[in-house]
Amino acid sequence: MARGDKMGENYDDYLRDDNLHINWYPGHMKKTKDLVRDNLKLVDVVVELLDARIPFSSKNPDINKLAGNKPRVVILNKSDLADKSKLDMWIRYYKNQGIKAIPVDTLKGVGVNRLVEECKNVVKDKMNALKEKGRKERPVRVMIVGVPNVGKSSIINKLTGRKSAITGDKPGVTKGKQWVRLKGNLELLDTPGILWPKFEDQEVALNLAFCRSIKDEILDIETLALRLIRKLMEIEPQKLKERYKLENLGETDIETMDMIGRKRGFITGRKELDYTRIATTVLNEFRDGKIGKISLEVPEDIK
Ligand SMILES: Nc1nc2c(ncn2[C@@H]2O[C@H](COP(=O)(O)OP(=O)(O)OP(=O)(O)O)[C@@H](O)[C@H]2O)c(=O)[nH]1
Ligand SMILES: [Mg+2]
Repeated sequence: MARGDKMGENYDDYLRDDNLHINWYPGHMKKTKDLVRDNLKLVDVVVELLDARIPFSSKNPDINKLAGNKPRVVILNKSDLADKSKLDMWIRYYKNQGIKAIPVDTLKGVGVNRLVEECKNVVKDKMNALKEKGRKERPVRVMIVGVPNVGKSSIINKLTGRKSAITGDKPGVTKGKQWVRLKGNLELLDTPGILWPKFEDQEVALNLAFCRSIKDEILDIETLALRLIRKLMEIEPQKLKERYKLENLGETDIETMDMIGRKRGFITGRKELDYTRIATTVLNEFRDGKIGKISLEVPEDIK
C-alpha cells in the first residue's frame, strides 16, 4: 500500500508515532498458563526456551513464580540467528547467576544433546533418592515452556527424530499439551507458547514482534518495520547497508525505508513506493537471518 493511501496527508506523523501499544494475550494463553500450573506437579524439570536474539524480552516474567523451585534448564534457541559475541555475553551473564544457559540451534541439532544431559543432571539426586527408597525407575518428565514461535515443538521433533509435534513459522501453532516419549528414559511435554497479560515495556513487545512471537495480524506492519529499521540503524548499520546495497543510510528511519524500497524497485502500479512490500521484506529478511546474525539485546540493556 502506498503511504498516502492509508492516512491521507498525516500519514507521516502517524508513522512517527512511537506507540504501537502492543498487547497480545488471547484467552488461550490464560488457559496455557493454567495448563502449565496444573501440570507442574507431574514434571521433574522445566525447560525454559528463550530466543537467543532477545533472551531478556523472551523471558516470561510469570515463569519464575509459576515454576517455583522446580529444577530449571535455560535454553537459548535459534542461536544460529544470534550474534556470536553477544550470545557469549548472555551465557556469561547467566553463569554469573549460577545458571547454565545452553545455546541451541534446533535446525542443525547443535546443543540438543546437551539439553538432554542437563535435564538428567539436574534431577540426578532426586532420582537416586527415589531409587534408594526402593521405587521403580521411571522416565524423567520434562515440560518445555516459552513464548510463541521460539521453537518448542521443533526441539521436540529434533529429539525424537520424527515429526511428533506440529511446527510452523508463525506464533500460536501448538494449541494444546502433548506428551512425547523419548529413547533414553525421558518424557517431554510440549505446551503452547505463552506471553503475559501486559507488556510494561513496549521495547520488549517490539522485540517479540520483530522475532515473530506476536501475531503480525494484530500489528501495523509498516510501523513495525520502521521501528526495526530504526533499531538496526542504531545497532547494526553496516549489516543494514550491506544487505540493501546502500552507500549511506537515511537521516531517519523513513528515509532509509524509502531508500530500501527504491533499491529493490518496490513500486506500486501508481508509481509510488510499495510500503507494505518493503515492510514485509525487511521483517522477513531480519527474521530469516538474511540481514545477518543479529542480537537485539545485550545484558547491559536490562533495566
Ligand atoms: N533458524 C532457526 N529456526 C528455528 C529454530 N528452532 C525453530 N525454528 C523455526 O521456528 C519456527 C517456530 O518453531 P515451532 O517449533 O513451531 O515453535 P513453537 O515454540 O512450538 O511455537 P508455538 O507452538 O506457536 O508456541 C519454525 O519455523 C522453526 O523451523 C532454530 O534453532 N533456528
Ligand atoms: Mg509449538
